[in-house]
Amino acid sequence: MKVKIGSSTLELVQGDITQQDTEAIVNAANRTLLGGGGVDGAIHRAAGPDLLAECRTIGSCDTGDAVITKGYRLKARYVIHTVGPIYHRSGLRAERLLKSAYQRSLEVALANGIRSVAFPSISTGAYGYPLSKAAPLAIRTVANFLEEHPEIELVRFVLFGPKALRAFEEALERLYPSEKV
Ligand code: AR6
Repeated sequence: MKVKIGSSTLELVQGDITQQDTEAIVNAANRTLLGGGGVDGAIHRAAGPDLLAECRTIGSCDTGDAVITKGYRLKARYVIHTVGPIYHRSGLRAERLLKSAYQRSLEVALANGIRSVAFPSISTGAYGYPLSKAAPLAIRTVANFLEEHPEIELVRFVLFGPKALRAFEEALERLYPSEKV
């Protein structure tokens, strides 16, 4: 599913983020930047050990912030590492921090002249953020950003399973009821 937001495209697909050919892919990392399971593990395996070496030089990343590295063996030239909130530990800050993770990732993309970005569904795996709450927030945040920044031509959400895809589709349909392309 795809919608146009100004001159930009917001797209939802089911698939594996490590296989994307966008200029950047976003990693759902943790604050240590030293790798982990889920998307993080898959990205580090696909990119190879040079990715971890570069992450070590950066040191760490706060929750809700984002940092950039090269993509090494990935098709994507860059990896933007962001850290979403751990849902049950962040209480009232959860929404603000998840929104910030998406926004900061896009700001980092913009600052590096990147025009196409693929996102996974941040925080909805090991970090336990309910998909029904995370999907509309993710869609709204990215759509608002694209409305203001046509320099980013494509944002693609790459959802791992049919349940996640459906949750994002429902959120996108609700926000842009008649704009499927
Ligand atoms: N491509 C796209 N989506 C994927 C892939 C993939 N290859 N693999 C998993 N997903 P998670 P989080 C989905 O746990 O909740 C790590 O250990 C998955 O089904 O990867 O932000 C980090 O180091 C889920 O919907 O990220 C952190 O410690 C979504 O990606 C912690 O997990 C996010 O799941 C971060 O937890």
